[in-house]
Amino acid sequence: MRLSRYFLPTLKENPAEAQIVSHRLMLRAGLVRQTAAGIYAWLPLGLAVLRNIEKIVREEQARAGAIELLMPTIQSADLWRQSGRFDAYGPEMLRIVDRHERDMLYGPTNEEMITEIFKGAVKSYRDLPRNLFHIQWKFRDEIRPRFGVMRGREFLMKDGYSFDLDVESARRAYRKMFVSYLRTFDRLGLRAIPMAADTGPIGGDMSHEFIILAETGESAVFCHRDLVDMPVPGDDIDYDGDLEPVIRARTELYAATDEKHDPAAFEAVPEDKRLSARGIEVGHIFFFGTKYSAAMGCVVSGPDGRDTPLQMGSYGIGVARLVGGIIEASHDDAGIIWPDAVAPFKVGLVNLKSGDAETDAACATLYDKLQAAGVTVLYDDTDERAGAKFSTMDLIGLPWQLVVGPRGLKSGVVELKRRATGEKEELSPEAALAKISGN
Ligand code: 5CA
Repeated sequence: MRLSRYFLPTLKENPAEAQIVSHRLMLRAGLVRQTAAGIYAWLPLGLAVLRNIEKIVREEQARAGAIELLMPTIQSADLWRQSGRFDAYGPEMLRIVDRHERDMLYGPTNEEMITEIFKGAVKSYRDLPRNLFHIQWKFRDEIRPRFGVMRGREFLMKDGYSFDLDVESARRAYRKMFVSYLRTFDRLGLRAIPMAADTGPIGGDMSHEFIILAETGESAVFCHRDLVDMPVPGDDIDYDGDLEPVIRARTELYAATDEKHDPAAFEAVPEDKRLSARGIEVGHIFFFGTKYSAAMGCVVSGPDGRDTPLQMGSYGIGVARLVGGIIEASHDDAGIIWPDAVAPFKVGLVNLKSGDAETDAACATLYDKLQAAGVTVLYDDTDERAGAKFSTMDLIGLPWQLVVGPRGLKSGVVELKRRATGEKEELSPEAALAKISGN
C-alpha cells in the first residue's frame, strides 16, 4: 500500500479525552475514531489489526475442534424471556422496539440464541459433543464506557458455546477451551494468566478469566508469580489427549480476581512469589451446566432413550479489547510496537527523497519485490520531511522499517530498523529483503 493513497489520519497531539496509553496511541496512530460514547469506527490500520487477531483466534478455535457460524446482532426479546434474562439483564441491555411493536434487543451475548438453534437441530446424543463459535459485534450499554475500545459499548467478541451430554464431557470441553485460550493469547504476543473468576450475569459454578498484567488494567488481581512465565503448550498439543496436567499446573497455584480473592489463601503463597497487580480481562470462560438448556428445553435423547438437558459452557474473547491490550503490553514513548503476528503491515518502506529518480526507482523495486514475496508493506512515498516520516513509522509501530535514501544508494545500501529493539543496520537491498522475508 502506498501511503499517498492510503487513509491514515494520524494526530500529532495527545487527545485530551484519552486517559491510558493504548487509547491515546489508537487515536494518534489512526486506528479508530469515536463516533458516539463507547462506539468506534475502525479505520483501515485498526481494521487490519482486528482482522489479524480474528485470524489467530479462528485458527486456534479450529485446532481445538470448535466450528464457526455467524449469528445476528439483533435478537428477539422472546428468547430472553424464556431464560429469564430479559428482565434480569437490566439497563446494560439495549432494548429496541420494531415497527410491529415487537421487543428486540442488540445482543450483549448469545447463550439464548445458540441454545435455540441447537435445540432445533440436534436430537440425539450421537451428534454430541459440539462447540460452536462466532465472531460478532456485541452491545452493552456500559454505565461508564472508557479507555477507548477496552470498555466500549459496541465491541467485537468471539463467543463460543459447548454442548455435551454429561458433566464429565462438558468439563473436557471446558479444558479444551482453557488450553486453546493459553495458545491464542501466546500467539498474540501476550502472557495471559487464567484466574478464578466470578460468573456474573452469565451464571454457572466454574469460571476463569484470562488476564494480562497492565498497570492500567481495570481489575485488581492476585497470583503466584510463577504463573507469569509458565510455558504454553505447543502446536502439537493433542486436544483429544489428557489436558488435565496443563490445567492443574495453573490452577494449583493461587490466582484470583478481586471478587474471588481469598486473602488467607494468598498469604499461604511464599512472600517472594506473591504478585498483586492490575490486569486486563481479555477472555472469560464459563461452565454453567443446564442453566439455559433446562430453561429452554434443549434436550436430546440419551443412550437410555430418556430426554436429557444438555450441559453447556460459554467461552468469550474480547477481540476489540485485545487491540488495546496488546498496545498496553507493547509500546514505548515513540508509539506502538506491534508483535509480528498482528502487525497491520510487516514493513514500512520509507523513501527519504520522493521525487528523486534513483531513490524512487529503488523504492519501487523493493516495494514490488516485498509484495511478490507475500510481505505486507506500507510504502511512505509522500513528500513529507524525513523526520516526520520516521515519527509516523515509530508511532504506527510496524515491525520493520526499511529506509531508502540517495546517500545510502550511492554506496549500495539501505537501512533496516527493527522497531522493537531500535537496532539498525546498513545492508544491500537484496540482503534487507532476505532478512525481512526470512523473519
Ligand atoms: N457469553 C460469555 C462468554 S462467550 C460472555 O459474554 N462473557 S464476558 O461477558 O466475560 O465477555 C467476554 C469478553 O468480552 C471479556 O472477557 C472481555 O474481554 C470482552 N468484553 C466484555 N465487555 C466488554 C466491553 N464493554 N468492551 C470491550 N470488551 C468487552
